[in-house]
Amino acid sequence: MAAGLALADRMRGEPRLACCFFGDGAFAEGEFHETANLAALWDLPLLLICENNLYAMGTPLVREHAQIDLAARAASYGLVAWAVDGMDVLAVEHAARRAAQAVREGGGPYFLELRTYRFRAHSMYDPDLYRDKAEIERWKERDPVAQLVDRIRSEDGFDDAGLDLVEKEIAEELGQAEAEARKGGLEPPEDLLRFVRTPSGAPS
Ligand SMILES: Cc1ncc(C[n+]2csc(CCOP(=O)(O)OP(=O)(O)O)c2C)c(N)n1
Repeated sequence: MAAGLALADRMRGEPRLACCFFGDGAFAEGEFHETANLAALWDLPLLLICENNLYAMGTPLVREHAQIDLAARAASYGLVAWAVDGMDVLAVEHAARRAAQAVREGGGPYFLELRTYRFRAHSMYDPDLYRDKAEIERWKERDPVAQLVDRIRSEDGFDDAGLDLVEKEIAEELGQAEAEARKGGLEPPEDLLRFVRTPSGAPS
């Protein structure tokens, strides 16, 4: 779907990019490899972003992939591929900005592997029995949010009062967004087939 959207943008001459986020679990599936190949072959304005958090639900990366360097594998398709420290918010922002700009300027498809970790279980139904609790604690030492807060203190000179103010602003913004979303109500059932097309392209 992401490759199709990117192709549509290019055919319409839209100066846009399609961006697709997925996990290391999706990287193990055929769709990813078909998409990466076509995106490179057709030079599509597509930004693929893999959140590699070392587990696909309960399956560790090493039990799912023979080659665990996902960026290297993506590069083999002819995409520009970067491995990024996914625990470093600013590194992710910087890489994403550069990649998005390059794609928009016609630099072809890019792939980012954000190397990160999932602190919580995959979902509420996951008892999280497949990994050592000490491993989770080790990764928490590099908590991206805590690291960013440390940097804001040391590099931007924020103190507790300044950070409290920022937290309050964020809480307000999120509260407004939530209220706005809740006002929207639920999709009406009549809309279920609205964007579904038959193979001939006609609405179903
Ligand atoms: C097409 C498809 N295949 C299989 C599944 C079953 N499934 C649900 S989550 C998951 C693993 C997802 O991997 P990843 O995004 O790396 O996991 P997370 O980091 O969220 O645990 C799988 C295989 C699915 N939902 N859809």
